[in-house]
Amino acid sequence: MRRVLEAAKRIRRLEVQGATNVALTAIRALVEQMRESRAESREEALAEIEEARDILFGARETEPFMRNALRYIEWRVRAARWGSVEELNRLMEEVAEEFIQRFREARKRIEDIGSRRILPGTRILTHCHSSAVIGVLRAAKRRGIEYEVICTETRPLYQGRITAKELLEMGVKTTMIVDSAVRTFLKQVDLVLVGADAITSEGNIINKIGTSLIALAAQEARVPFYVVTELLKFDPQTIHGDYEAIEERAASEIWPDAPEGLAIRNPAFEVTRRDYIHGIICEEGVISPHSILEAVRRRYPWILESVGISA
Ligand code: RUB
Repeated sequence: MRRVLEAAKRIRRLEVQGATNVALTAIRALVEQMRESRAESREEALAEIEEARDILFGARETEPFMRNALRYIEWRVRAARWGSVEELNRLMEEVAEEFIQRFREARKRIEDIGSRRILPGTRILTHCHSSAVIGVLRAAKRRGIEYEVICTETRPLYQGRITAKELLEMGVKTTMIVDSAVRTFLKQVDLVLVGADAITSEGNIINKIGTSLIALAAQEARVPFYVVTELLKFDPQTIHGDYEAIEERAASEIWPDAPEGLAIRNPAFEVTRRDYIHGIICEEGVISPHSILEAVRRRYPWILESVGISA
């Protein structure tokens, strides 16, 4: 399981960051791992896929996009006829390629739709680093729109710096603030755009810790709060009543040489309730969080079917 263990390590250490990159890395690791397979029967090969899948699932908790992607590949592989590992590999490559292609199409639609919300002079606040948000901003820039972005530094791991660097490279006027300055700067902002790690059946979203506080403050300041995300991040288990698990990371990320006896908590993500979300900018358009389940059922019935829910 060398390839898969390596990928899981990179994901766990945040060398690969953001839900989309995590999912794409996991897909590639699974396909590459199976290329090295010495399985002699269908059962052996399927057992290897299961083992690889579980290692990747365990790399980070709050990653339904990765889980959906790996489940999709496994589901297609189980449903197909193949006799040898060579045939299996060809099939996996085909299925993975098709999945990535559909993701790219979804992302392109999101970028087109989201960029229309950005008008000349718009001031946008964002949190953490989301490739989907960056994609929307890049699309707006390509259309010749000049706008400004305020980004939070995003403690404790400063993903806001990645956002800031990418925006500067794009030639966007960018200002960085500490996370606790959000309310002050909301006074100057027209729009909040954040990404998502997970979407629940009730239309709540899970994103980097701090997101919910921004959503609350945005409501109070009357600033529209939008989430930019593929529906591929929908967590089907939440229909069954399960809560999306929230990853809790090492205390040392917050204070490496903290005094002994000090309790430190470091949840990586949190839930933002749908009541604070103006709209979800996704491949189905700008939709209300209330219609998430219907949108997923229409566009990706397999997300539900792959966990035994009839779409
Ligand atoms: C990243 C984060 C991002 C989402 C969406 O957290 O919360 O907003 O993953 O990213 P971390 P994308 O740095 O802990 O992974 O839009 O790229 O999927």
